Order: sequence, then C-alpha cells, then structure tokens
Amino acid sequence: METSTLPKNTNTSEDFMPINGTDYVELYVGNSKQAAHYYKSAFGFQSYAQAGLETGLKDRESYVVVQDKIRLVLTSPLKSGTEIGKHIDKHGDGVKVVALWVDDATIAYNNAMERGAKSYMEPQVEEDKDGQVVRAGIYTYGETVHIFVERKDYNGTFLPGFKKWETPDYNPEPTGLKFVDHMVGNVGWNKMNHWVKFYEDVLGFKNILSFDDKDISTEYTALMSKVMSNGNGRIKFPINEPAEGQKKSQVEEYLDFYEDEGVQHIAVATDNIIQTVRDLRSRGVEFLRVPATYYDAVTDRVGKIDEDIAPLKELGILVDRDDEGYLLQIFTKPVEPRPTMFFEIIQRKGAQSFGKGNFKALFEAIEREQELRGTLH
Ligand code: TYF
Ligand code: FE
Repeated sequence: METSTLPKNTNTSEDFMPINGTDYVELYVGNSKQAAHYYKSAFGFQSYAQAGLETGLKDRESYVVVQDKIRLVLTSPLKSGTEIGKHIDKHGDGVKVVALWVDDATIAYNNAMERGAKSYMEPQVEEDKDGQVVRAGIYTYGETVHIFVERKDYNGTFLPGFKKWETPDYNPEPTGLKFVDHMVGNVGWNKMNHWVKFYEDVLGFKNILSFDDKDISTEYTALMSKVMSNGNGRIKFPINEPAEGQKKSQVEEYLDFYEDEGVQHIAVATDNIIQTVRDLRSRGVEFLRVPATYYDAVTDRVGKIDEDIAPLKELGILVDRDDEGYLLQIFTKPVEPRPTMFFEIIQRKGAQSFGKGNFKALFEAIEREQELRGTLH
C-alpha cells in the first residue's frame, strides 16, 4: 500500500540537521578525463574545476563538471593500490560521495556522530586565497558516504585545492538539467528499514512515502521502497530493497554487480523534458522504452496535461498523476558496463510523488533489458 505524508517542517528549530541542498556528487571512475568528456558531450555539463598532478595531488585526478545547480566530480587514481582504485575494482564506476550543503559542517557532523553515525572524515578546514570551506563526512549504505560541506564565505572555484578547468575549444550546450531531484539507494535483503532508521535517527529525515512489493511487482520481479526526506524537502532519498519474486529483482541484480549496496539512480530535474530528452538522445544517451501501447491508456489514467501525447510517445517519456499534479519521467540505461547506476530525467508539474503509476511498465522494461543480458533468472 502506498502511504503518504509530505514533510511539513520547513526549517523549523526542531530540524537538528538543516540542509540547503545537494552540494556535489562524486563518482569514482576508471578514467575521469574521459568520463568528464562524456558528461559534457552526452549530458551537456560544462567544464568547471580540476585537481590533480598540476595542483599538487600525487594519487588522484578529479574533474568537476556543472550544469545549473548540479555539480558532478569525476575522480580516478593516479597509481595502484589506492582506496579509489579498490573502490573501482570492487564496484566498477559508481557514486562514492553524496555531498550535502550545510551552514555548519562541524555541528552537522557532531550531531550525526552523537546519533550513531560512523565517521568517514573528521571536520577539516580547507583554505586558499578565496576563502574557507569546512568539510566532514559520515558513512551511509555500502561504501557510500555523505560529506557535509560548509562554504559560507568561499568565493573560489569549487573547493580549495581546485583550479578552474577551462576548455575554450569544446563546450557543448547544456541540455536543460537543473538540479538533483532525488537519489536512490539500493540496499541489501531486509535492510531497507535499517537504513530508514539511520536516516531518521542520524539525519532527522522523515519517511514520506512507502511502496511495498504489491505496488512494485510485475509477473516476475519485485522490490520495496521507502522515500526519506529532510525537513525542507530539498533532499529526497528513496531506499530500495529486493523482494522475493519468480525471477531476480533488479535490485538484486544491482547488488550482484555492484558487489555492495550503493546509489542506483540520480534523478535530475528539467523544466522542458521533451526538449531535454530529444537533445540527450541526439547526443547518444540511451533510454529505456515502454511499449507503444502504454500511450493508448495514458490520457484516461492521468487526464488532461499540457503536453501533446505524440512527442511523449515518440521519445518514450512516462507520465503519472497524484493529488497535487502530475510528473513526467524517463530512465536511461545504465551508464557503465555493469548494470548498476543510471539516470532519471524528471519534470514535476505539481506532483511530489515518484511515478507509482509507471512502476509496472517501467519494471517490465527493465526486465526486458535483464533478459537481453541474461540476468533474469
Ligand atoms: O525513484 C523512484 O522511486 C522512481 C521509481 O528501481 C523507481 O524513480 C523505483 C525503483 C527503481 C527504478 C525506479
Ligand atoms: Fe526515481
């Protein structure tokens, strides 16, 4: 059963962990230079910052790309035997850091630690001629971490230690991606409630929506999901766990290939999904497809919407409605060789939900991909 309580406390004093938004997302990848090129050419990110040999680092090279409020950091090791290299060997390319923008990173860290968090990085002050940043980090599911970033008075490029990354000869146009809407974690069998409690206890999040295996099951596979939100609703983290079905759940497939719990998808918002998806497709981004028959019933299911159905059908964009409005969404295929992380493109027109009405068609589309790779048994 779907249950819903939207968060009411917008930054009240009872919110012991006020968060302003997602600061950045860092992926550990095999080749950060080429990954940055991919996120520029395929997704329309812009060159922003760089750190590595030229800035005095000996063990890693990072490229930062930006599109509106979204900052992606792509990091690779410069030698063998590093934590970054081990992370890539075990998981393939994937999200290491989901960084949260806070007013006081030390207080955020101390609060989280008092409430039972496991430390990743004690508060450290980072400084250059453009000001100061304080960062501190805690572990979440798998080897994934949250880093609190306090950048009150910082005027430099990204973080102290980074220099501007300028590419005068190659700057593809943006594709209309605006901000991170939500990021989903896949966790182990029967571990969803453990991580729900972690976000409640340690970060003061609330469970705003729940989906059980009856909501999210097809003829073959199933999963369960609970959406956690911080007080002001700017951070939303659905947590998925696999459920028993006739065949292997997509969450179980992820856990097998990532060899751990981790980030399953990054949902990014646009305010013109038709244009964004057309653009992304023309640059080689591959999306999941639902059958054309999905669109036969769409108007009956969601009622009148601003968009014509024809371009939605042409591009494979999904639509769903809730009490507050409707949303449009579409999912990429995994963006690395392992069937692990993917992106969602989402446009909200009032709806604050996650597309429950699309789950069946979406999960059947995922199953067709699993079937093609021979992992649906
Ligand atoms: O974030 C969500 O809940 C939606 C639906 O494996 C979804 O995007 C849920 C699970 C999943 C893929 C998409
Ligand atoms: Fe999503």
